[in-house]
Formats: sequence, C-alpha cells, structure tokens
Amino acid sequence: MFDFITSSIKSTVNKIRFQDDEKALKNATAELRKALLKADVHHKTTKDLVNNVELNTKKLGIGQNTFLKALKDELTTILTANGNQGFVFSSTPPTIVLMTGLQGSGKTTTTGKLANYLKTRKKKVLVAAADLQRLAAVEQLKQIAAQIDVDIYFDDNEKDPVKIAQGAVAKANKELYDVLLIDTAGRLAIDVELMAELKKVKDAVKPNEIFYVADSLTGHDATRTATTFKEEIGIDGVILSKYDGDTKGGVALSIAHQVGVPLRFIGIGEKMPDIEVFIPDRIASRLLGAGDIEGLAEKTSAVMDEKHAKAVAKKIQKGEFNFNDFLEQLEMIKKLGSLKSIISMIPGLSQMAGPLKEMDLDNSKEIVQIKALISSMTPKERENPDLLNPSRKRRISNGAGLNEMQVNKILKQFKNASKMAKKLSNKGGMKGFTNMLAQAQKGIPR
Ligand SMILES: Nc1nc2c(ncn2[C@@H]2O[C@H](COP(=O)(O)OP(=O)(O)OP(=O)(O)O)[C@@H](O)[C@H]2O)c(=O)[nH]1
Ligand SMILES: [Mg+2]
Repeated sequence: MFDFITSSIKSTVNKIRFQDDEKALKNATAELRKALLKADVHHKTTKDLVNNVELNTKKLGIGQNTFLKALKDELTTILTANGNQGFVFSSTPPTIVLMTGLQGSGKTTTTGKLANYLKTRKKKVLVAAADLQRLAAVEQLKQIAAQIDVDIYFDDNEKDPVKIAQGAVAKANKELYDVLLIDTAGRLAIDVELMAELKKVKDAVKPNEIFYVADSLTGHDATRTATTFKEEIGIDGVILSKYDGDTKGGVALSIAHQVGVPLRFIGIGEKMPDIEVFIPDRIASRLLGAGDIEGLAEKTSAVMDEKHAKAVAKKIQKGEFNFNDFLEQLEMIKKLGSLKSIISMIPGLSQMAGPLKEMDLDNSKEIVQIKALISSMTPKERENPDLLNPSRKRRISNGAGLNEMQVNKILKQFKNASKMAKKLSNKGGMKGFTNMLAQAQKGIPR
C-alpha cells in the first residue's frame, strides 16, 4: 500500500552523499517534492513539508540520516496534528458513533470492521441500520453483523432514518451496550438532501463522535469532501478506507494537514479484521519503508492468547507440530486480516514479498488442497503424521479427491516446513522473532 511513496523516498535519500553539501540537499528536496506530489499529497501540504524538512536537515547538519530524521519527524508531526487516534469511549456509555460518507466509500463495511475491532476488545456492541436509501443496505449490514456475531438494530417497516437511530439509542441504553455504531446512507456526491438527513439524525441522537469514511482511492477528492462534511455537519474523525488499494499513500498526509480533524483508523482490505488504529509515527515509519513490528504485535495480541502461543512454540521446538495445530494456526492468521496487510508491517518484507501478498488464505489452490487432505484424515493421523503408511495415504487421497502424488507432495512439504521451523526455533531465529514481538507488546496499551 505504501510501496510507491516508499520507493520514491528511498531514491530521494540516496541523492545525499556528502556532508555539508547544500546542492545535494537541494536536489533531494526537489526529488522529495516531486515524489510527494506524485503520491497525491496536496500541494500546500507538500510545500510546508518540504520546507520544514530542508530547514531541519540544515539545523541537524546535512546528511542522509539527518534528512531521514527530519522527514520522519515532519511526517509524524503532520499525521499527529488535530488530536486523538483510535476509538475514544464516552465516560457515560453507550458511546454513540455516526458513520458518514459518500456512496460506496466503505461505511457499511467499516461499521462492521469497527464493531468487530471493539468486540475483540471485549466491548458490547450494537450496530444500527439507518441507511434506508438503498434497498439492499439493511440486508448487507444484517449479513455483516451475523458474520461477526454482533447485535443489530433494524426495522423493516420504518422509513425514517431518524426513528431508526432513536430506536437504536433506546435499545443501547436499556440493554447496557458499550458502543452503538449507526450506519447511514451515502450519496454519489454531496447534496443538500443528504446533509439535511444527517443533520436530523445528528440532532436526534447527539452522537459522541461523527466519523467520516473517506475512500483513499479518490485521492484529492477525499480531502475536498471531508472538508465539506466537516463544515456542514461537523466531523470528529476520518477513517481512510481502501488504503490497501492502488492508493499512493499521500492522501493520509493531505487529509491530516488540510482538513484539520484526526485520522482515526485505516481500512486495509475487504475482510472484517482489516482495520487498524491510525498511529502517526507507525504510519510515518511505514511511509519510509521501515515496517511496523509494534502494530503487528498489537494485532496478534488481540487474537492470540499468550499461553497458547507458547504451547505452540514448544511443540514446534520439539518437532511435534501436527495437522491440527496447522489448521488452528491458519484460522488465527486469517483473523489477523489479509496477508498483504500483515506483510506490509514487517520491516523489509513489504518490498520483497510480491506474490505472497496476493495469496488468499481461503481460496488459494494449495490451501484448499491441504484442507481437503486434512479433512480426510482420522483424528489420530492429524495428531501424528508419521502414521501415514501407503494404504492410509490411498484412503486419504480418495477422500480428498487428490492423486497420490499430490498427497505425497503436500505431506513432504509439511514435514520439511515442520523441520525447518524446529531448526529455526532452536537456533533462536523464531525465538528472536517471538521475543521481538513480546518486547513490542509490552509497550502497547490495550
Ligand atoms: N480493498 C478494500 N475494499 C474495501 C475497504 N472498505 C470497503 N471496501 C469495499 O468497498 C465496497 C463498498 O463498501 P460499502 O461498505 O458497501 O460502502 P458504503 O459506503 O456503505 O456504500 P453505500 O452504502 O452504497 O453508500 C465494498 O465492496 C467493500 O468490500 C477497504 O479498506 N479495502
Ligand atoms: Mg452502506
């Protein structure tokens, strides 16, 4: 997601070769300006950013490191401006959030993602279907709510979104929900009717927060429409959706700098776990291609229980990792979101792992085959792959609809992977990685 801006910045930094070389710095800042504009950063934001980086690099003494430091600081400053990131709970629950945005920006999906995010953090969440504009909208939210197992308020006979919102608030109060997320209707473009409807809902339920969901793929338009929403109905935060797409990354900088409301979350995929708190210095690091181990640790800690993780690590060390463990790990990784989003958080990997990023854990051919194979095994065989003699393999291959060669290939791969993991874990490689995650987790408020 950040590849474009990241690689541009890298080549910029390489321009600076000598200390005290004003000309090199001028070249680098000119390149930086070009890269930012190309990455859809607003021209005013670009101007301020480049000026400050130049000034601060000179103050620190011209060099690659000082340039990078000045750049990182400036990116962080811009992204931090305007206030809180993440979710802010009202002191008197329920915290009521109005989800707004243009048509197709990702409101309904993001409502589900946020509900899921809060649910994994042990909050009691209610979502409300107040988009009565589009016929299928209520149905879409019902499906999402069922998928993540979160309660929903709707009324198929009601035509007035204000009534829906009020009904939802009453339910949330009565049944002691922590959070109520109200999904609203979008329009193709900003129009008077939409603003009037949102204002009515706002006045009726007095939300603690109004989130504006901005489609990052719309580039500069996202900045403009967010500004209009802010002026017309007042927004408390922006959630940037589709930040995984072909976005050039610069839209975050433009919105933070131009709109004057904090960026709260980013959406990084179509699945429910694909949402992250917008944390400025982490995003700045990722813009610079430095990865985000802390973010990864936070994500894993939300879906993984530490004791269990240790037990699995021990099994790997002893070479006892079996097919049941494999299925379990696969489910856990899926809860973390798309591989693409996970990979972008590991330093250095995002530039390298091209094809891996596109791998779909539900549908890739290999995973489908492995799952078929495992489901044809007896519980004992799953526990102990060594039991698999030729006649058992034949039975499994029939059951899984694979030929024997395919079965043998998968079993061999599994064995090799298990050996490799054992080696790594004993050498300290895996342990090093696990320790790094544990270390990072300590610093994270939950
Ligand atoms: N790749 C990607 N797709 C997303 C993301 N967020 C939403 N989408 C997709 O964008 C499309 C529109 O999302 P919706 O949630 O229906 O948008 P909406 O704003 O509710 O649309 P309306 O109700 O019609 O106004 C869907 O296909 C989503 O799967 C994201 O972060 N990344
Ligand atoms: Mg919708």
